[in-house]
Amino acid sequence: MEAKKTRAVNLTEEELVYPGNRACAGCGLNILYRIGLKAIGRDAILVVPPSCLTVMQGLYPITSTQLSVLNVTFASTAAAASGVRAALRAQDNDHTKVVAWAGDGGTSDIGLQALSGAIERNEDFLYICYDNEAYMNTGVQRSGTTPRGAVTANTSIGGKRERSKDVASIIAAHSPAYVASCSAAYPLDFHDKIAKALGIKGLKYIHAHTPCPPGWQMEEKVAVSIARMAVSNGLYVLYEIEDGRMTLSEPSAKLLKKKSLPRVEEYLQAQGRFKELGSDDIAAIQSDIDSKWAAYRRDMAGAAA
Ligand SMILES: Cc1ncc(C[n+]2csc(CCOP(=O)(O)OP(=O)(O)O)c2C)c(N)n1
Ligand code: SF4
Ligand SMILES: [Mg+2]
Repeated sequence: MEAKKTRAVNLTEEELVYPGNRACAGCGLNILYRIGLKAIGRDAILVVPPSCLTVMQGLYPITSTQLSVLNVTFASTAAAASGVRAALRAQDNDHTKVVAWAGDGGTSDIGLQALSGAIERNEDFLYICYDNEAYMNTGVQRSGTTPRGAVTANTSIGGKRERSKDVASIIAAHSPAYVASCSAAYPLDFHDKIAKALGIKGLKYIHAHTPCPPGWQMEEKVAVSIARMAVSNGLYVLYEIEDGRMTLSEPSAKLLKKKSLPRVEEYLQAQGRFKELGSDDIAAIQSDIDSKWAAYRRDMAGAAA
């Protein structure tokens, strides 16, 4: 039976992030941080590497987060979270949750080795990667997850030439306890996936797509609708992987029944970072999306048969 979905009116009214923090207007991370902490609750220790999240959290005594947070070096997030769990175990504490929360740069590039090791050891914590698709905090440098064609401070003419790294698939190949993907456009889905993940022992990984108005070069007011568009055109897929089996979450699951998907152009043209994309690039991006969905249709029809 499918788990009951949380509705906005059922969210706890308790806020664990103070208002007036240092996030930019329209920041997707800020939306997910507020809602995500409602799912995590007070009995938790966060482990966070350098990122926009550390800036949002701020410096004591004007920190915005009401939980214990351990700020660690870039490369060590998953190793530090493993250490926090070991320290809790030494105190016979099996109730405090450990949650590592890092950016795409800190996950797809610099922290990947420590994360890979922690999954292989099946450490008991939740790792959340918020993916704004670049090193935003230091002025928009390309990361492993920056999409092809996006202009950043350190890509040359034409933007990034390489495809983005599919971090969630790399993690899934390690067979951790749970893998899910989420989007800032669907914060209640994020809330429920966190709640589910925290009920599972072992290493859980959630990858969340988070729009960033300055980095994606768009108006603050369209940030959520742009993130929603990435899901509705099939570019960004919401799913869960449990016991090696992938299931699509709504609204991505609905796309399986569509013969063709909305074209990706509108999403790309709405963001200044893609302004150097040519028609060949756009066709190549569309072709990648279409191939991915052809594979989903094949695999999921096979699973249903
Ligand atoms: C070893 C190391 N290299 C570089 C930095 C500088 N630095 C701080 S935050 C940051 C960007 C992090 O990018 P990401 O993980 O994607 O998070 P975002 O800033 O996008 O939120 C960088 C490069 C650092 N703190 N430590
Ligand atoms: S730079 Fe982007 S990710 Fe960072 S706080 Fe601003 S909107 Fe959020
Ligand atoms: Mg980033």
